Amino acid sequence: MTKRVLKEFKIEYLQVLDENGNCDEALMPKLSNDEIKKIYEMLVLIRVFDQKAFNMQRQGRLGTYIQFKGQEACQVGSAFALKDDDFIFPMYRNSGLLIARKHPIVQVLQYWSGDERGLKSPQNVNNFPISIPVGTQEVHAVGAAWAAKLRGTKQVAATYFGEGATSKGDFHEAMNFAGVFNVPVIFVCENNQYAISVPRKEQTHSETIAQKAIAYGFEGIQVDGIDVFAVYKAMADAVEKGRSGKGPTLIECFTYRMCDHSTSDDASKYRPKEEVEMWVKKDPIERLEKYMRKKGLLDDLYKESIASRSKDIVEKAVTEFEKMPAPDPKDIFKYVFAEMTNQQKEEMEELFDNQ
Ligand SMILES: Cc1ncc(C[n+]2csc(CCOP(=O)(O)OP(=O)(O)O)c2C)c(N)n1
Repeated sequence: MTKRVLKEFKIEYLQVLDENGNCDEALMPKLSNDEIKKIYEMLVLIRVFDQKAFNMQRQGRLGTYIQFKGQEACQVGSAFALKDDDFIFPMYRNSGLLIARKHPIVQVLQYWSGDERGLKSPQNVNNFPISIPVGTQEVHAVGAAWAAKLRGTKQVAATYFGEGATSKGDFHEAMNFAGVFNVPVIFVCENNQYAISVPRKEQTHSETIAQKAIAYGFEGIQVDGIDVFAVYKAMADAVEKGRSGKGPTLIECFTYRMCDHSTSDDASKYRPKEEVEMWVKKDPIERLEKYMRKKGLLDDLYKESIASRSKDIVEKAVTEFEKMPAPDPKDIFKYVFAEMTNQQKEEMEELFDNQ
C-alpha cells in the first residue's frame, strides 16, 4: 500500500497595471506607443457605442440590447492579440469585441434592431455570429480550431463566454475535446461575477474559473480583466502557444458588469450598491488613462479629441443605420434552412398572404 501526491497544480494570476495606473515593466507586453494609443481609442469608441446603443433602446430606436460596460478591456485587449484571419466565436455581450474586430458599427446596430444581416462578417475577418444561447459557441470554436490544425493554417480560434456558461455541458465538452485533440483554441471567460442574478459563488465551488482547465489537461490563467495590458499579454501568449502547436488555453478575465444584465434587467434588485460602487471605481479606461498620462501619451486635449471623434463615428453610423430599409419579415421563414420546408411555406402564406 502506498499513498503519495500524484500531481500538484497552481493557477497564476496576472496583473500588469495596478489600480493607480502603475505598470510592472517586467510583465509589460511589447506594445509601441502607437499601439497603446490605438487600444485606448478603441476602448473609448466601444464605450461611447455602448452608451449610445443603451440610450437608443430606451428611446425605442433599438431592440433589446446587451451592454458590456466594465468589460471593455477584456474585449479590446484580447482582440488586439488576434490576426484578422483568426476566428472569433462571440457571445451576446461582445458588441465591443466585434467593433474591435472591424465589424462595421452600422451592422452591429442593425443586428440589435433584429436584422440578422447585421452579423454578416466583413470580408477578410473571421468573425462568427454572436451566440444568444449560452455557451453553444464554445464547441463551434473548438471545431474551427481543429479544422485549422488539420489544414495547417496556423489560425487560432477564440471563444468568449461568461462564468455562468462554464456550468453548461457545452463548456466541458469543448474543453475536453480541445485538450484531447490539442487544438489552437483560446477560451476567454469574461467572469463578470454574475449570471443575470446568480452571483459567482453560487455558480461554482471552484475558487477560480481558470482552474477548470487543469481537469482537461491544459493551462488556465486568471487575469485582471480591468487591466487591458494583462488581458493582451495573456491572450498574446495563448495565441503564440496555439499557433506553435502547443494547444488550448483558458483565460479567466476577472472583471465586473458595470451595468444591468440587459435592457430588460434591473441589477439593483440583486446587487448591493456598495459592491457596484467599489467596482465602478476600478474603471478600465480610467486605469489606462492614468498610465498614459504618466508616460506622456495622454493629455486633456488628446482625451477630448478622442471622445469627440468617437462620438462622431458612432453618430454617423446611427444616421446611416436609421436610413436603412427594414428587412422583409418573410426573411424569418426564408433563411432558416437553405430550402424552406413545406410547413414553413404554409406558415408564411398564412401569416402574410391573407392580409
Ligand atoms: C442555453 C441558454 N439558457 C439560458 C439562457 C438565458 N440566459 C441568458 S444570459 C444568461 C446568464 C449567462 O451568464 P454568464 O454566462 O455569466 O454571462 P453574462 O451574461 O454574465 O455575460 C442566461 C441564463 C440562454 N440565453 N441560453
